[in-house]
Amino acid sequence: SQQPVLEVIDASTVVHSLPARAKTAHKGDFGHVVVIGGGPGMSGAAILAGQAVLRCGAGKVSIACHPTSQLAIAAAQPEFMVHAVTDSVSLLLSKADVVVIGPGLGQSEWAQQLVIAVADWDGTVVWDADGLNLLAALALLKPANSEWVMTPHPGEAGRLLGTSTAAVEQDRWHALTQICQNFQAHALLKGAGTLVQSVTHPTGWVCRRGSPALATGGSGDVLSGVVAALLAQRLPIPDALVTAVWLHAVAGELASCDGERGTIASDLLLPLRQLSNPAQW
Ligand code: B4P
Ligand code: MG
Repeated sequence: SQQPVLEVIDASTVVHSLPARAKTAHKGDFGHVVVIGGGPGMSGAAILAGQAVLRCGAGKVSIACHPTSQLAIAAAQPEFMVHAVTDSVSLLLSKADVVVIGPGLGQSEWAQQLVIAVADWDGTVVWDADGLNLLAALALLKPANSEWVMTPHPGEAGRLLGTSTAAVEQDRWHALTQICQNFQAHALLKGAGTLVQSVTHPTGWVCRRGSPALATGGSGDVLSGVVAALLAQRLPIPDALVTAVWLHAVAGELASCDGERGTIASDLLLPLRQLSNPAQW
């Protein structure tokens, strides 16, 4: 397909998106993110996403998880509010500025009910991991009054489009365009040279930063948390996406300085803390 001119995401994008905070700021200014995930045996993904939300400056984080993961998640991070979901999430959704659904979600009946509830919610949703896989499996579409952000890797993109990972990789820009159009969404396509596109924006972006240090379990969960944190701080959606992708990529580069091969997803958290304050660089 026709390749558009892509803008390269660089530090100046980030500097403009993350000004220093007002001296009189309070946590209500920075938004409440609800991470929905952490199914049985997969508490870690929700923890990493939630920690990235905290380190990138959202005011409050709640984790909505399976009852079997509640204790582990609460013990991992005292700043989390943790809710074991046994029936409805509608009360929690009503208190959220941004929802992330997917990290460690799984594809059980429990997970499906959560995806159906979030797909019906009028708000800003970051779809990742099994959230994306279940959207595809259940053939759900965005309601008119919500904003959806999709963060697939090429495997998830293939499932969203009913095609193979190889077909996605063959023409990454085309695949991303299809996802934005099908879901009337803002989206990125992960992998070296992450692409960003928004249904409301005529051009797209590419990120040439990053490192193979990011090719490790959980690094995608961290990215979904970074995106949500910036959305909660009320960045316009395309700005939040490009800024998050750059922060995550450069955090990967910084973490890799201590040893690329052994870098793990939680190593991204402190570099993210530093990078998300450009006034202090
Ligand atoms: P899952 O098993 O679903 O992996 P996951 O739980 O989503 O892992 P995680 O959340 O940590 O990583 P994610 O990819 O979300 O799927 C893995 C399978 O999907 C693979 O076995 C493969 O089949 C397919 N797949 C995934 N990525 C692929 C790719 N790039 N090409 C072809 N097939 C792929 O997030 C990882 C993060 O790290 C992203 O932000 C990504 O951009 C970044 N990253 C990874 N490697 C990088 C690199 N070399 N350079 C720069 N950034 C990199
Ligand atoms: Mg992932």
